[in-house]
Order: sequence, then structure tokens, then C-alpha cells
Amino acid sequence: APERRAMTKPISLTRYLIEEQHAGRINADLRLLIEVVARACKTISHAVGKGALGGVLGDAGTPGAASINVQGEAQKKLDVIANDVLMEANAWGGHLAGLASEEMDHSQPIPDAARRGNYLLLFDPLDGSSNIDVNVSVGTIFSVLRCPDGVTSPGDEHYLQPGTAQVCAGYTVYGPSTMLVLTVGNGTHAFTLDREIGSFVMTTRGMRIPEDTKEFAINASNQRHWEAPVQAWVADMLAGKDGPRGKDFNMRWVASMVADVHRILTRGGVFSYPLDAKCRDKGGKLRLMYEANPMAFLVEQAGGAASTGRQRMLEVQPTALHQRVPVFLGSRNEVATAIDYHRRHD
Ligand code: AHM
Ligand code: MG
Repeated sequence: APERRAMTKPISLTRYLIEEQHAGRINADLRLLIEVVARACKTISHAVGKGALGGVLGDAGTPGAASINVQGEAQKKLDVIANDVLMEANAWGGHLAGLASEEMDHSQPIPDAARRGNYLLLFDPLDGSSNIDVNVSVGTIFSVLRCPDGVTSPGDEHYLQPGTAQVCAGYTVYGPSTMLVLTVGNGTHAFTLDREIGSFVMTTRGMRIPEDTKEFAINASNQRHWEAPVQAWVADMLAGKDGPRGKDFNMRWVASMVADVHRILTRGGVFSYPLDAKCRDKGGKLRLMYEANPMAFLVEQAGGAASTGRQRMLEVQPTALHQRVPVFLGSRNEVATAIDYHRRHD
């Protein structure tokens, strides 16, 4: 007789969240908040997937008058659509005291007391949007904080909590398949969107980033603008087997942080967006609250490390909602090596 193999049925995101609630790790409000974000990401996934057929590619605004966001960057149509979808979905959910987006100048409190909850949601609605028009992966990144006690109408200052205060972080990558990667502080787990059924199904429980790696991600066109420690670190990797590192390295750069971090969570590697002459005045290129902190939480929960090069990312005390930071994250031993180069050069 053919051997009967024990079938372990994959669980849905909904079931995973209910189990976390029963284990006392999240409450019903946070569970429902994550469900609302996941539902919004399905809508964004659908819009991204339509591509040119949906008329959603290209710049927002009118020809000759491109719309510019708070970061001083031209907005893509899909940046605006993704932001609207997330705003719309979350404003009436009842679990938030306020929300903040990379695409909006200021955070927004939830005005209606009947629809107000205790959490603060931050998101980058469509990260890597320079890749939209060329059909390369983009993503949504989000982070959840608690609204400070007694605050009913949170302002920007109430979001300025270090990354260690995050109660949940995640991203959705809109790639060949759409995947949601999530942590509520109990490991990092990956869910793949089953498009026919319309639900996220857990496909990896407990992602683990290998401690060592031979793969790095950096925009090498900025090389001449980097600081001395980064110059030395990358030069030594490029020197390969015969150099001080004694091994050959490979390089990958998607230019969508979500896709680069997803690769690192899947097979290891180190991602870096250091200070350079172009972004030094701003403190870095990537945003602490919408990009660096949620990714740092996910990476640490998968056994990796995340740093500014000089400080653990999650311990940075934010001073502004749209603050930028240098980023080094991924395989813990390689991040430690990058930190070591900073220590030696400082
Ligand atoms: P965005 O939020 O405006 O899309 O910018 C962030 C993106 C990251 O996804 C990516 O790592 C980086 O910018 C790419 O930068 P570069 O264009 O210098 O390669
Ligand atoms: Mg971004």
C-alpha cells in the first residue's frame, strides 16, 4: 500500500494571529489591526499586479507639474494609490490612535473617538517605487507602536519612540509572488498570498538569517562619497580570497529595500545604505521610522543584526518623524565586522 504521509496543513495569517492572541502575546486589537493592514496590502498587490493595464504606472500629478512628497521626491501614481489604500483601510478600523506615512508631512490622529484605539501605525506605502515602471519588486513596510497613556490626539512627538518599543513590524513584497513577512516579537514568519483564495498562508515559520555571509548589497555608484570605514570595509570584501577577508564575495542590489531585505531573510547577506556626501546633511538616505526600524526588528527576530554602524538601530532615540539614518543589517557576523571597521576608523 502506498505510504500515507502525515499532512501538516499550512495555517493562514488569521489562524496564526488567533494563536498568538491565545498565547497572550498580542491582544485582539493588535490582531485586528494587522488583519486590516494585510487586507490593504492585498489591494495594493492587486493594483501593482495590474501594471500598465490598470493605468497605474508613471508619475503622479500632471505633466510638467509632478507631485512632490515631504521627502522632496517625485511621487509615482502607485505611491499615492498605496498611501490612500492604507489610510482608507485604517482610519475606520477602530484600533489606532493615529497614523503616519512616509508620503505625508505630518502624522494624523484619528478624530472620531468611537473609532479610536491605542496603537500608532507608521508605514512606507510603496518602498522602492523607482522600480515600479520597470516591473521589478516593490513593497509596503509598516511598524506599530503603542500610543502613550493618556494621549487621545497624538502628535508627531508621540511617535518618537525607539525601535525597541515596536509591538509589531512587517513588510509585504510585491514580487513574482506577494509575501507578507511579520513579527510581533516572537520570531519572523513569512506568509504567501494565495491569490485564488485571497488569503495569506504561512510558508516559513521562524525565518533564520545565517550568521555568516559572502553576499553584500550596496549602491556602489556612491563609492567615492562614502566615509572612510565603509570605503575600507567594501574594499576588503572586493579584494576577495587573496585579501584580508580571505573569501570571495558576491554583490546584489535590487534598489528596493524590501526585496533586498527579503533576500537576506531568505538566504543571508548584508544590506547597507551608509552615509554619503549626497545624503550626509539629511543623516542618511533611509528613514528610521518607516524603513530602518521595522526591518531591524524583523532581522533581529530572525537572528540577524541591524546597526547604524555606530549604534544598535533599535536603540536610536528618534528626534523627528522623517529622520534618516545610515543602515547596516543582515547576517550578524558581517554586521559586527562593519561595526568593527567604524570603531577602528573613528
Ligand atoms: P523610496 O522609499 O523613495 O522608494 O526610497 C527607498 C529606496 C530603498 O527601497 C532602496 O534601498 C533605496 O531607496 C535605493 O536607493 P538608490 O536609488 O540609491 O539605489
Ligand atoms: Mg521607502
